[in-house]
Amino acid sequence: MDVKGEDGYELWLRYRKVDNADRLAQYREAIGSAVALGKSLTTDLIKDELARALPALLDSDVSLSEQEPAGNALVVGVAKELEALDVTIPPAQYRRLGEEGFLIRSHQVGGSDWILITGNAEPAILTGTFHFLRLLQTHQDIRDLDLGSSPRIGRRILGHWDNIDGSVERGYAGPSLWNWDELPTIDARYHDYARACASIGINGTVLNNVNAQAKSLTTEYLVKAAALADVFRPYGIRVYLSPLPSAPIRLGGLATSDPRDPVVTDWWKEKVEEIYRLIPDFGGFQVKANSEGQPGPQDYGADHDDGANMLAEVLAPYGGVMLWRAFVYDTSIDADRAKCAYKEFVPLDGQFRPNVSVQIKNGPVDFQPREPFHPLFGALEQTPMTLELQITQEYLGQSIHLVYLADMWKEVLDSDTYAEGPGSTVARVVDGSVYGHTLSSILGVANTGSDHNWCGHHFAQANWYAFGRLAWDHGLSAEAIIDEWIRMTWSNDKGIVEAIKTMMLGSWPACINYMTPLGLHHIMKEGHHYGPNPAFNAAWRPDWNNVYYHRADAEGLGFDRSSSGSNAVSQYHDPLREQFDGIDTCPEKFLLWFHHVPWDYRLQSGRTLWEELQFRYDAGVAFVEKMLDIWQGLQDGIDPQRHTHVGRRLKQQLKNARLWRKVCIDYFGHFADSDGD
Ligand code: GCV
Repeated sequence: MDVKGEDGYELWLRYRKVDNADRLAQYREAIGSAVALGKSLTTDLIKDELARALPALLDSDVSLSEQEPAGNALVVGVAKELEALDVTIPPAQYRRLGEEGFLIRSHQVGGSDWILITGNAEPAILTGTFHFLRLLQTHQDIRDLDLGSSPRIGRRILGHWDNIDGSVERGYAGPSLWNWDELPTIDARYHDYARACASIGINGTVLNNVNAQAKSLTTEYLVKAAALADVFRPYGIRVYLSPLPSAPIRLGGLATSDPRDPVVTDWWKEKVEEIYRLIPDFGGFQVKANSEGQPGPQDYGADHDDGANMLAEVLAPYGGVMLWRAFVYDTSIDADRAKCAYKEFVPLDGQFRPNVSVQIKNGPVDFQPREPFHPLFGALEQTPMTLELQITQEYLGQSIHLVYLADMWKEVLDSDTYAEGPGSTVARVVDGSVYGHTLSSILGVANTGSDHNWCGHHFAQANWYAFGRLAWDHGLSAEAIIDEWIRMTWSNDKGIVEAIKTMMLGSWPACINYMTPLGLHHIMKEGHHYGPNPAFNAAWRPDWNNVYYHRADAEGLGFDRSSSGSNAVSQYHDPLREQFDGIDTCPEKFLLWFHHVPWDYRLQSGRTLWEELQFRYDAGVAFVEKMLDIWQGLQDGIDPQRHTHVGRRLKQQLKNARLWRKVCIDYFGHFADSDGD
């Protein structure tokens, strides 16, 4: 343990000495030397990473070279470089890896054992190198390795809601990482960011907020974005931007931004040509249009497909993609906000160009502690869909609450849409396998900022980590991911690993319980979205009213979205539709999402709704107490600086959880009691 303490800057890439004697001996024996083949910026990164990691992990000198090794060695190189060392791996195996996959394999040469890390392209072997180092960091057996891994989703993107004044919308970890005033001057931290992303397989970053500013597309700012792209390229990371749909007016001085107007198209053509001149591997655009006051094609009587297709056509010659967001809720279309996006986008299925992906949040409302999956995932057959997750905890206690989100994301990814029969999970819709789409993407709204520990809360780093790992392989379990992360970030000590795992795996259910149990949603404080306010009921905007969402009255609680209510259940396929529709068949976790439930309705526990609600709030608070206890018990195993920091936040979380309970129980109790309970 580092008695001085750690500040969290190193994230999960701490590379502390392996403190398991057997494993250390095995690793020292296996990695007599390391050879990184090839000459490029990416292979330089591999060499740097090995030079940093191996001596630290093995606590010994490890010679690093570009020559054929003598004795046992780690050998890293793409196919043709390994061939030069007479190592042949059947081409079919390389083909299976695709462009980004890697292979880690034990290989015998004469009397020596090599561990090969190979793939078809250099960024792939950089990812493989990080994976191999993860095996050492987590004390895995590295004998007889034969491990091939390729990403299930093609574009794995972090979306930054960062503004050019340095603020971050829904950012809770300090100002933006991008210093736009100083750019194109490069800050060393940009390399550290890219290195962390590359270590978990992230291959794209949207630099600016979806609530876009026109200025981001000026030459001045594109030059700055290009400087970042130059830093990120060797790490295998492409830059994307969020353009303002009305940029032709705002920057070009045109009279319109109507996507059907050829003058507008020409303006975008020129702009995109400029972008690719500066950033030849530019990934594409992410657009928020006609949503929450943003401009868009509907301002001109055109529709989302017109806007998306015009930009997609302009991007297509360069290989760029158009991520068009479906976060729309014009409640004049349907009084139930949860139904709006489906109603707007389903009629457009089949109308989009092949390089358009419709970007859909995990649930139909807005990144709540728990939502059923967005019904669009089961509805668009001809359109690739990007899953948008929120890593930053806008509605989940921001950077104060310890909430591990991978379980939530797994629940969504593993949800069966039944679109093409059983097994049509959201994960398979997104990775393209249900409908045979080749374009596949996933985007996580980043939780990074310029706080020294990157994410505000040391434990929030786990969500960045888990997003990358799940984006690479949505088949991983939340527990497997957290096991890795804990070992790399905190300790390999079994007791510590298990204790932290207990905290983390219970943290999301606890957060749901103390904020929005049983399918409640959107009852947080307006504006900043931190803390409870179920009473909020401003008449000016019904779809932003909390009373609109929970509908508490003397009869009961919850939004009736059944067939006798808003009929949002009809947007799901059977058997889900039927299951959600019945108050007795609806999973209790979504009960108040889909039903207005009488206060005296009995749940599976035998408790009435009102009793169960109180029980859940108590359970949520009790778990935060437990987390605090567990954490206090870890004092001797964790460095004091991080231990104190997390301890303070847990105490704050406990206060907040108690407040949520008090406010919600007082408020709902008023209605429940009026029923005589
Ligand atoms: C970037 C929610 C957030 C907004 C965010 C919006 C979106 O409404 O509160 O801050 O805007 O979602 O995803 O576009």
